[in-house]
Amino acid sequence: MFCFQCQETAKGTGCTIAGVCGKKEDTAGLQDLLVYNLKGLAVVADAARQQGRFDLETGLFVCQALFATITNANFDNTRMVELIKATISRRDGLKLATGFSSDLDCVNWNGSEADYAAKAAEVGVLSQANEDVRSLRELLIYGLKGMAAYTDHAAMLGKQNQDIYDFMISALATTTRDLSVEEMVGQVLKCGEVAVTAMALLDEANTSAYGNPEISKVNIGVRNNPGILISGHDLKDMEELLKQTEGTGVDVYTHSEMLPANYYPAFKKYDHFVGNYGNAWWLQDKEFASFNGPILMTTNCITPVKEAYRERIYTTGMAGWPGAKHIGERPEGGSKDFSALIEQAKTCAPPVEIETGEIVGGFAHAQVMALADKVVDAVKSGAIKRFVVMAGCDGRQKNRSYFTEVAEALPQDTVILTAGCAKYRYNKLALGDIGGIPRVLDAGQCNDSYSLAYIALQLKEVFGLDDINDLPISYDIAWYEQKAVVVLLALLSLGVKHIRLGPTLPAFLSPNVAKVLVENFDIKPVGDVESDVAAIMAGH
Ligand code: SF4
Ligand code: SF3
Repeated sequence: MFCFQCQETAKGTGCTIAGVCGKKEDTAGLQDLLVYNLKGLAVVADAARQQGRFDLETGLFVCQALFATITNANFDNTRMVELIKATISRRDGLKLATGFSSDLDCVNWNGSEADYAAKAAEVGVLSQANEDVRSLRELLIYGLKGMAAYTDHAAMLGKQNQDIYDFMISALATTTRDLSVEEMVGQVLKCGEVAVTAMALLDEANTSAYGNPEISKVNIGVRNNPGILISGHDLKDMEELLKQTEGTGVDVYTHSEMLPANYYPAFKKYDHFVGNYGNAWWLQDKEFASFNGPILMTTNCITPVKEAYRERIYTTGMAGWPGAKHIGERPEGGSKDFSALIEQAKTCAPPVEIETGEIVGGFAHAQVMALADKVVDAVKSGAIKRFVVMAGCDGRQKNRSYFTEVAEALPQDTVILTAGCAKYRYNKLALGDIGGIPRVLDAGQCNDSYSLAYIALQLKEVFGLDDINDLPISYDIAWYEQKAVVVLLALLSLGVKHIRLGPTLPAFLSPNVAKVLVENFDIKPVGDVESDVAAIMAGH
């Protein structure tokens, strides 16, 4: 196997024996084969699109299949095999319908399941020998995977946009063609641009369904009832779980990236929605054990399931773990059925308390804009000197303490803007406030990174600036998986420069591709805390 799509890739170069994430060689092969077949489907669908025959259903299918290959989303070989077969059958159906023919192998490969492992070994990342072409194609594919996740979430709430699917299909198809370096870079940057549209669509989907997030205090302690813990990013699952647990005597808690569900008016109204339990995804082995009740993983990030909670963990949507119970899709016009979790919860002990107190969040764009006068006054008076965007992901590596230390070292007149599970590195520190504005403003999930871009663009207008880079905002981003990759591309497409990225730069950037990013956007790796904080405060 060879996989280098996430920040924790082995030795900072690539996982070759087994994934640091727990992905086994056979699963890695099936994911490679799925992506290979999706390229074939994309080539045919792109041709169908030009005949006016490409539809939302194929677009959503491609998104969901790509989503299943994101880091820590799905480790279940059975699901991968189903997705490969469904991809080939869709591709062949479209070929027939359009009369499309091509001699591309990915368009014609029709091996049986017995051939999967051998074919997978031929079509992985390293099948492209030129490291720069490989780097640009993989950068595009990882951006598309991130976009696919956001687009799927929006679709689950009834919002789809054919233009987004059109781009994703044509971009994926380009990875089978010999493009010039300029054309490949163009695709990558276009991916960032379309990602802004995809993230805006998701924002509209979330806020039109559940209201605008509002300043909220979130309980991090426990109550004395049995509970269900819900993790991942899918708010539709959250809604249905809250409805189905109401009046059952079972409490609901969020974990990791589901924490921001606590900020939505539509969810806060439920008395049995207690708060958030635990921290970022990588601590789930301990925290799921002590939670005692059923756990629902709605999306990434699931880690290798431990014996202590094997019988209590459920997946749904594109998440999967071999042997874990999977809650099927909602029937047309209906809801998913979470009754198995609820019945199991009733037999479980209440969660063990691991923390007490409250954390504050809910600073998505509408809430921040409601405070705009206060924020602008604080900047004009000098009470706020700088905003530091520290959004992104958390992860296992010790060097991520950098982000905690930066949060602690930033002067009292700075405000941290965050989104994603990166926040767990500093959201429980007592960093105080500036005239009532908390020093950590959490906009929500990584899915809500759009809010941070929106806030920056609004502030640019308020301050009458021509260039987004003239705002007193610095970017010190933590990345782990492919959603962070597309957020980064989205920021670049908005013209944001001088981003610090850590804890390490992506292994999939070849030296030449990294050079392009440095020269055009001044992207840099994080350095030591003291010098980075000094540079940030000096506006560098
Ligand atoms: Fe390795 Fe990351 Fe790929 Fe998992 S997703 S196999 S940790 S590079
Ligand atoms: Fe986290 Fe997986 Fe990236 Fe959604 S849950 S930000 S890592």
